[in-house]
Amino acid sequence: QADQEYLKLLQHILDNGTDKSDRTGTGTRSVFGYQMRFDLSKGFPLLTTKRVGFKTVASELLWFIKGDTNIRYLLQNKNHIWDEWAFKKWVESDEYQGPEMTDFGRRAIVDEAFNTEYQKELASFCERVLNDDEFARKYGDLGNVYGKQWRNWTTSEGESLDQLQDAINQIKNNPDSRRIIVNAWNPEDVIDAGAKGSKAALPPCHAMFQFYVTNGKLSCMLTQRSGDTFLGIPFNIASYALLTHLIAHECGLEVGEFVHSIGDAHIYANHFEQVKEQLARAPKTLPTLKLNTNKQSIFDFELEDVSVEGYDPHPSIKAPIAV
Ligand code: DHF
Ligand code: TMP
Repeated sequence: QADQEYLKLLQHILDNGTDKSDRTGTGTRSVFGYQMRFDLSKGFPLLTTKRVGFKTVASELLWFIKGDTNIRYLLQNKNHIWDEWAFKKWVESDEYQGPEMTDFGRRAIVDEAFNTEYQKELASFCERVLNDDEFARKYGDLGNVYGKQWRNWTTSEGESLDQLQDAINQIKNNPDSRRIIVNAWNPEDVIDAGAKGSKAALPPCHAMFQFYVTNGKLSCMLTQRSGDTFLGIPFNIASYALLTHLIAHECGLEVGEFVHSIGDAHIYANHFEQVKEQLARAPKTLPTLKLNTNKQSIFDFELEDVSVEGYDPHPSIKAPIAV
């Protein structure tokens, strides 16, 4: 069951992790190298021990699949999980004239007055990305992140590669292949990622995935270099489970397993209370995924074509995100 597998990781980090400083200055407890397995035929792995927003997971995944890297599509679907990383580019730019926003992520947590000002700036930033084309082109774009690398990887010769389409073609035509891989980790773009003027807002966390076909079933393994176990990982599990279902559907296969390998698996120091609360909850029955079977190609799927049935989770648990 998905929740048990996930809760085991949380407990494992609490018991065996080492306390470690990190880029964001928050502090984490972390382990290195961990693998989870989810049998996708046993229900859709959307956690039940806290509410995980399925529509948020789905709109982010469809955004990757479209090859889009601009948060405007996410905002149009009321998805705010990438706001901070676009906002960071804006407030660090020469054009930004508003109140000082340096280190906004950390200050918003500790300084109530600052947080009010920050929320106001962030909301007006989102409004502008939604309504001002020119501004959106300049500041809504996260650069060479997942969508770009999956659908439109630029080669050293200046050609474009569609890794996702290629993976689907291989699954259909050469399913025994051991080379069915999509790689988001582009060393050229990653080297200064996140720095001012860099090509990508954040180096990919879910860096590479591979497909495997046997007995008419499609399995997927994700290699994730860094995992925010409380906030990010529940989304990553659901997202790759959904991707595997969509591709299996297109290729006429059943779903097999999702295998999740994580490098640095950490719990942020300001998530410990939330983790304890979640660990005390009893898992419930997993929901099932419903796809609009009138559609075939994963590139034709829209948000209204995917949904979950029978999802009755424990309430959501709020936690601050480290920027
Ligand atoms: N940075 C960090 N420090 N952790 C992350 O998990 C992370 N994830 C990113 C980008 N940068 C990151 C992209 N994915 C949330 C979940 C996933 C995600 C970004 C944010 C998040 O805030 N989840 C909240 C609210 C979700 C909602 O708005 O519905 C949650 O409670 O799950
Ligand atoms: P890092 O680049 O210093 O590793 O910081 C990225 C943080 O974001 C880290 O805590 C992992 C987390 N993260 C996820 O867990 N899942 C995701 O999908 C993304 C984009 C980030």
